[in-house]
Amino acid sequence: MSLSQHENELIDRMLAGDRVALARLITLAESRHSSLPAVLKRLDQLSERCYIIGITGPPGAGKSTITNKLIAHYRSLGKTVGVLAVDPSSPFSGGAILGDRIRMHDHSMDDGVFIRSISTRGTHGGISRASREIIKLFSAFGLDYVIVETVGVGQSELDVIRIADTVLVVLVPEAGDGVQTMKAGLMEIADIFVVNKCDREGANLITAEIKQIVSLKSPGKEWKQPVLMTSAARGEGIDKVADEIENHREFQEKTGRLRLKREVRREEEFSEIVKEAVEAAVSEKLSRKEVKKIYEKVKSGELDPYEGAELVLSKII
Ligand SMILES: Nc1nc2c(ncn2[C@@H]2O[C@H](COP(=O)(O)OP(=O)(O)O)[C@@H](O)[C@H]2O)c(=O)[nH]1
Ligand SMILES: [Mg+2]
Repeated sequence: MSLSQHENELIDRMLAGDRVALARLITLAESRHSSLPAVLKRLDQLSERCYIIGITGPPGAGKSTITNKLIAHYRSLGKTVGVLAVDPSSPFSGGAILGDRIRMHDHSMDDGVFIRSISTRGTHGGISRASREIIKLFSAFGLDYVIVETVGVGQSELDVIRIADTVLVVLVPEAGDGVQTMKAGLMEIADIFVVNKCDREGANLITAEIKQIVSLKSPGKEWKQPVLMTSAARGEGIDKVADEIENHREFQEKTGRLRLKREVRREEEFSEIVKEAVEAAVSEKLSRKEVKKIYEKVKSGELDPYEGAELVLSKII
């Protein structure tokens, strides 16, 4: 695991604030380039400096609009912001991403803001891993906040959102049935609920409904999930959202939860790396033909799966 001179220079430039170099490094992460482990190894000490905010919720709920307003908020405080828009299916030129670009266009000329979209298709299925690595690059670059936007459906998006330090779940009045949202598993991952489009009818109702569910589901919980109302298109309620993000951050710092979260994240990452290394060792020591033979035997029932696994292990150890 060593870096070429070219890659070392790229990192030096990125660390000196070169956005083009950052973009290139992100592309390495996206394409799972073989130099990536060495790049991340060199940056490890710098890779946990940013605060990560996850924003999830149904398509069209206003996640990008809220992101845009949060960027403005943090910029007004002199903080820098990275945005990772994770689109589960559509390719780069897809409509949703294009829409996001337009909505975030306000900040496209700002040096303190870096926006990147990635898609499942572009990352060979390893979207949560690529997201984590890109956030590390954002962190090493020196961005203060990273906002990860993802649609709240499906396992891979939930995996992505688990990377965040604070998770906002965005809902809208017309979604109507708050309980549905809870069923989708969003209740558990939300640190803050945001009912957006409060300029529309039904906002009070859904807000009350969610508040009730929160108080029923988490009596005596140390962190009571706030339920906030916004009208992001008009910029209303965003300051309160930012306040609650800071409250949640302070709460987690005070109680040691943030440290714990990061430890767990590091541990998971480590076991992934080990697993990958073992798989690489297996394919190095065992020829494809040999592996295939064992697979065939397991398939036909000549070997049971445990015997098969033992056989593979016995050949590499
Ligand atoms: N009426 C209303 N429309 C909004 C509000 N926030 C966002 N929108 C609109 O809702 C649409 C979807 O917003 P977007 O931020 O792209 O949603 P996302 O898919 O969750 O990222 C856009 O047309 C926004 O202009 C709001 O507070 N009120
Ligand atoms: Mg969006």
